[in-house]
Amino acid sequence: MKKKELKKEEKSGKYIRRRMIISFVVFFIFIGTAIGIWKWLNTREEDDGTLRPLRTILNANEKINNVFFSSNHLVKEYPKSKAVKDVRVNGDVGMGDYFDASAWKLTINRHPESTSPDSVLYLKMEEIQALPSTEITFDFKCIEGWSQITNWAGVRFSDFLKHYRLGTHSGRAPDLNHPEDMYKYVGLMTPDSTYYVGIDMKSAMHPQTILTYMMNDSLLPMDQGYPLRLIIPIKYGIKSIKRIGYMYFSDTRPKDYWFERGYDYDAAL
Ligand SMILES: Nc1nc2c(c(=O)[nH]1)N[C@H]1C(S)=C(S)[C@@H](COP(=O)(O)O)O[C@H]1N2
Ligand SMILES: [Mo]
Repeated sequence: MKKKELKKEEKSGKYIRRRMIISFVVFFIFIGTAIGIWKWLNTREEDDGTLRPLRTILNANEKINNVFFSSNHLVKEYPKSKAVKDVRVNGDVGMGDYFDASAWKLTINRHPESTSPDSVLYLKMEEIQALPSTEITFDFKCIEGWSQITNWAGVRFSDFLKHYRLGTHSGRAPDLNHPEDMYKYVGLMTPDSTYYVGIDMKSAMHPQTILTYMMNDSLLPMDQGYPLRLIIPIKYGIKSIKRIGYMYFSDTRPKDYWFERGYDYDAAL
């Protein structure tokens, strides 16, 4: 009996030792793998300075963001032939008949509350038309429920801001990789200041946001905002202000006509 028990004990001692050795081996393999992965992460540097495996994770994150934040994704575009010819005219605030188109200029204030004349920029239509142009055919959606496929052309708002180095505290061209330098909002107003919108800079910088001067290959009709209107497809029509007269930048929300009347400030689709 005693012999047997001793044997059993020996056996279990051996068993414990073996388990300990296995545990150590597993532990060292684990540590080794972790160090290996860590070294691999550190050696795989990409052009942009981001580690490749990290880059892969960031890219995946970006894709997820694109799904969840509408200001990143692209609105569906249509063939130009789908655009309607009889474009609906809806809003008419700030669109009075007394407007003198020949005297029109776009007045831009680079910095809020700045009284310096250097802060103000006046642009003529020809200067805006001289910038590279782009066009879009998309389903224009009004918050009242109707929608219409329409065609517009003009300069990408982001290209315009970059060209004139607008929308930054520093006076450098805006860059989405440097959001700390960008004002949070851009404000737009009709020449008579009766219709006005505020747009967050990220949405203003969206590739489909366009300062338009053409509709269906012709200059904008008067009631469509001649000479210059905003088209911002990622938002409801209320933000697509017609007949822009003033542009300014701010870190606080610019006043917004429909927000004052109870609508959502962002008016995102
Ligand atoms: N100046 C100005 N822009 C405006 C409006 C307005 O009343 N005045 N209405 C907005 C609204 S609510 C919509 S839906 C669209 C309508 O554009 P449309 O008149 O070209 O259909 O313009 C927007 N831009
Ligand atoms: Mo609207």
